Amino acid sequence: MSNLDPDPGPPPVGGTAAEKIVTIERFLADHQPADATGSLSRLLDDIALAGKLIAGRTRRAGLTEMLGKAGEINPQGEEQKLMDVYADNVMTSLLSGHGRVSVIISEEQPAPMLVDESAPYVVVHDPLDGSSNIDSNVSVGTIFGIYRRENRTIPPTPADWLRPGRDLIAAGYVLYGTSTMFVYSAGQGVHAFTLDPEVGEFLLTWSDLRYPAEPAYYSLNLSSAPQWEKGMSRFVEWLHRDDTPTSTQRYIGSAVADFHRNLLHGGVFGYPGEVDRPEGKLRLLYEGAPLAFLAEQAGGRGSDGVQDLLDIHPTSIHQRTPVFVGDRHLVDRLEEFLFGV
Ligand code: AFP
Repeated sequence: MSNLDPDPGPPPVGGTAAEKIVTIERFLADHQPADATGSLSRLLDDIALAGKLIAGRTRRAGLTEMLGKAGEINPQGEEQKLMDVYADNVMTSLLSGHGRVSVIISEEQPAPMLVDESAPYVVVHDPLDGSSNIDSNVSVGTIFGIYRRENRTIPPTPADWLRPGRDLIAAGYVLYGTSTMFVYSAGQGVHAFTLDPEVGEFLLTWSDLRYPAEPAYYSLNLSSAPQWEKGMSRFVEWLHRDDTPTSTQRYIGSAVADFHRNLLHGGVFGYPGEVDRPEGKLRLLYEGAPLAFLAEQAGGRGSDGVQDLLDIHPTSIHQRTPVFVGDRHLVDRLEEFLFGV
């Protein structure tokens, strides 16, 4: 959908539908603090450009033989897809060389990449989350988070990136779905832009997205239920009760797409810990924390089942964590079930 359409229709949720044509560049410039240098806006714009390039290649993946495996194993022990490698290269290229980013942490790289010792920002990202779905034409996404370095007089140290999500100054994702959307927050609400492929611009679609009061969905991989703690199953039983509004399960298996749908229509997305894998599957730094930051900015929250995801202090860059993000009341309730309150 583009806001060039004569009637883009009402937003499905809390949030303001764009009434004028506003490019992402213009929106970022208009929404930065008066005393800002503009470097964060330009960094977000760089990521939006990466999103356009990845979207273009994803769309043509079947034609350009990008659907296959790259033959390498990433730091998570997962097989890399050709598109993972392409998306990672695009992100690295666009984040380097402008004096804005000092260190890049990528799901696809075993160690932090030092780009520019004196630059102000650290970017954490998963260049193409859900890539195992690409072969079957299912939505995938790029997730990112941005930290500001506190001390630029010394070279970057792990203290610059092993930081809780509370320190994020911005986070977002690009969703490659039926349309391409750039959704971000720099701490003042969540804003969504749709790529108009005809003009090649991300145009404002909704500003200040909020979770709707009545959540519609829960998104959990129920086939893993036998491996979950008992509290998780009690939570799902509670969701199915007649007096609980959220009884419909929808699960894509692509975190950005599941999160995005639930942001628009209300609900919770989760990947719990399992008996043999209590830490779960998703990564704290570049999946859990950025999504929790967005959820909180939209009136929701993120938890690992015990504590707020944004309060967890990472000890390694590829650390995994159980993730529950979405509607605030559902996440609160889930914590109660998990801990038998
Ligand atoms: P891939 O990037 O390997 O496709 O994994 C996607 C993902 O990390 C996340 O996007 C999904 O929510 C989750 O895994 C799905 O995992 P299950 O298939 O185990 O439900």
